[in-house]
Amino acid sequence: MSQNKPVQLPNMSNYWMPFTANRQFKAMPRLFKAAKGNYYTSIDDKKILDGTAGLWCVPAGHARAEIATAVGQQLLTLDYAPAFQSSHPLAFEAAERLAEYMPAGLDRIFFTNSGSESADTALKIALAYHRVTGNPLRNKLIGRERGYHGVNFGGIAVGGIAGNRKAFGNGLAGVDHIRHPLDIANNAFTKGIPEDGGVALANEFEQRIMTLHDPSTIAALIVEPMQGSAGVIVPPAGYLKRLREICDKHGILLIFDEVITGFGRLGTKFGADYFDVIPDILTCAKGLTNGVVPMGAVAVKREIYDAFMENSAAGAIELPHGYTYSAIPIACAAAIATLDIFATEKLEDRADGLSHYFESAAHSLKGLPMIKDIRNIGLVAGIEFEAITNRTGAFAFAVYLKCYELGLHVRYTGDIIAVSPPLTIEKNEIDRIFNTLSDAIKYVASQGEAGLNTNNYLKNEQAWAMHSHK
Ligand code: PXG
Repeated sequence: MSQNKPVQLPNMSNYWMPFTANRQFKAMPRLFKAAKGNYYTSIDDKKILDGTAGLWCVPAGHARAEIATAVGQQLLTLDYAPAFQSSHPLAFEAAERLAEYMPAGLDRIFFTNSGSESADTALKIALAYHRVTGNPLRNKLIGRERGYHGVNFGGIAVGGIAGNRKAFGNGLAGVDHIRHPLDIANNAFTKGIPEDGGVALANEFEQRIMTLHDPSTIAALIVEPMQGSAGVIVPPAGYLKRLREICDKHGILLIFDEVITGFGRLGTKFGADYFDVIPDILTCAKGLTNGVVPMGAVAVKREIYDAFMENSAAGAIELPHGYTYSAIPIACAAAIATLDIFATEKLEDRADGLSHYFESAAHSLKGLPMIKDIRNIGLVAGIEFEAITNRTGAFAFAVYLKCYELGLHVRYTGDIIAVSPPLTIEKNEIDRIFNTLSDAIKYVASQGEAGLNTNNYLKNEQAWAMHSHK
């Protein structure tokens, strides 16, 4: 075992880690040094099962040779080509391949470098679309409570996670939010999609939000088909279809943020396919390159693209927006190789085939201490714990640490643990995920106050950290 092996730690003082409790982490570092298939190797040579596909971004499993080869060859062939007013063939090929993978009609593709950039790009396209078609007063953006659309200013404005907004000023003007669809009181422990309440909830968009804002001033509604970051919120039956109808009725663009739901997570290519609702604009990132090169994309309906082409002056730049690294050759190579893997291995079908097994395994945790709700769809599960007053997230964080100790990586967000393994996961590994979670939950609950004290976990890691500070 790894217990007594000396571990060479990096100097950790310079790196300001994202969305991380830096002081806690640096006192108890959780560092990976390698990954293959469905497993990480930690810095002290422990094999850790990847219960989260990285950060939801490695659907095809780690270290895929096909992608590595494509990226390596591309780097030595054409490392970079200027993205504005010139380009390279692979950018067009990647767009064509992605368009083929998209729901019908969403076949004009704008490349970005992340989900956050995709969200902001989609919002800007929506605003500019109304302007270019003669409706400049349609300039309000509607998001949803508990929505996550990345961390840029547009994304946090339409996003609905208070903790991600409150430190950063006033945000955008002309933004409002519809209610989120989580209803634990009525739907706790629902397997898959809750049956009731979807249409009524969607109708509130029309009845409440539109009453406050003249609907003819609303440019777009942005929602995640399944809310991932805020803790796996599965929409009730009929809800997204009704939102689509309302948007159509009032000339509002519907944007699906599919950064998490894209690339097979629900057992279909996109959430749009799963729910049979086609948005006007669809954003994605993460799984597009299997997580290995930053890349995002915004797919728009052909009519939207055409409106820009037809209504802009000849020779004008139709959309003054883009990034130095939009469609950088290595990202295009990685995306094409990833789409090849999806085509060959039919990972969406694989996820779909495993989803019932996964659902049963997830719901087998029902009845364990502290568990308030279990939600699932496709290869995603959320396990919500009872809130402890003034200690939001403490129980889930301790469960996360205990799982890590036991060789499993999961995500925690507030009082919720999220599980979203690579789509290459095997049944015995699904068993291991939920058996480990069960052991961890029972352990943390059995320890009372000590169970919530992070210093009681990962002693080995704490020993290294002390060593590294000498
Ligand atoms: N939209 C959605 C729906 C997302 O889930 C983003 C935009 C932003 O993507 P970038 O690439 O800018 O990070 C996301 C990202 C988690 C977790 O564990 C979720 C995300 C990122 C990191 C962790 O819930 N979602």
